[in-house]
Amino acid sequence: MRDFIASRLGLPVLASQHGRTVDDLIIYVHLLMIVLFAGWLAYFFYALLRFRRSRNPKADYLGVRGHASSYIEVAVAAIEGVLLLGVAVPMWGKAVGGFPADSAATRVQIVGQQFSWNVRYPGNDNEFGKQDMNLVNTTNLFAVLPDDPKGKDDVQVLSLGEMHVPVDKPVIAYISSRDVIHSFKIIAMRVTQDAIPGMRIPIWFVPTQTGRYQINCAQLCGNAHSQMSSGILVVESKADFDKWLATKSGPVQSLE
Ligand SMILES: [Cu+2]
Repeated sequence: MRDFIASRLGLPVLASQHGRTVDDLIIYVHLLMIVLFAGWLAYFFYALLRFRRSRNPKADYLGVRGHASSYIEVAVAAIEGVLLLGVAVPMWGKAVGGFPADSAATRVQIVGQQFSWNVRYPGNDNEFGKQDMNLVNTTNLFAVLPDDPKGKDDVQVLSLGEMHVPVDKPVIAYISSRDVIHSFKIIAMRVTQDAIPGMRIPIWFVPTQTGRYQINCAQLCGNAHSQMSSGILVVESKADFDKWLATKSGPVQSLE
């Protein structure tokens, strides 16, 4: 039943763990709206008929005497309250407060720029080398301190065509921007986060299905904004991911 409704609503492919709750909320809200729409429409036609001129030659200034409408209003408000407090707030609470441990996650830094995405991996030690934002330039986009030992095994993938992550392992992504405000969005993962210059905002999700998923920029960011949707998130087995990462070169790369 749920899958039938999801397909009727045209929900996009889902490939992340928390995404099911996102879709559930969308489905509940639509069901409620369908009920309200049908109810209002039925009442509209009832009122046209019941209060037609030929049956009511004289206006009744007292109006409704029953309490049915009040009860219905309270019921609708209660359902909305349940959706907000029972589904939406807990989901948001988990998104911002339920981060997995760093050691159990694939960690990446993502920097948007006009008009592509750049990704930095912490390498085998799972720790990013130190950064100093004064060092940002065209050949050192992530402002890496070149002599920090923790950064020696870091990996940068610039002007991204593809970003790879292993399946069934949480991903923590720190989102930022090099120039204007972008928005990092992967519809299949049900994540969206504005990329804001000077801020590093973490998000997390658990990819549950291998495959290739489009990355979008969800913030109109300039002439070639639509180009930023050429990015692809590749979710693959751990072995394939390790193989891919090994083919990428070291901590600092030139942009070209
Ligand atoms: Cu953008």
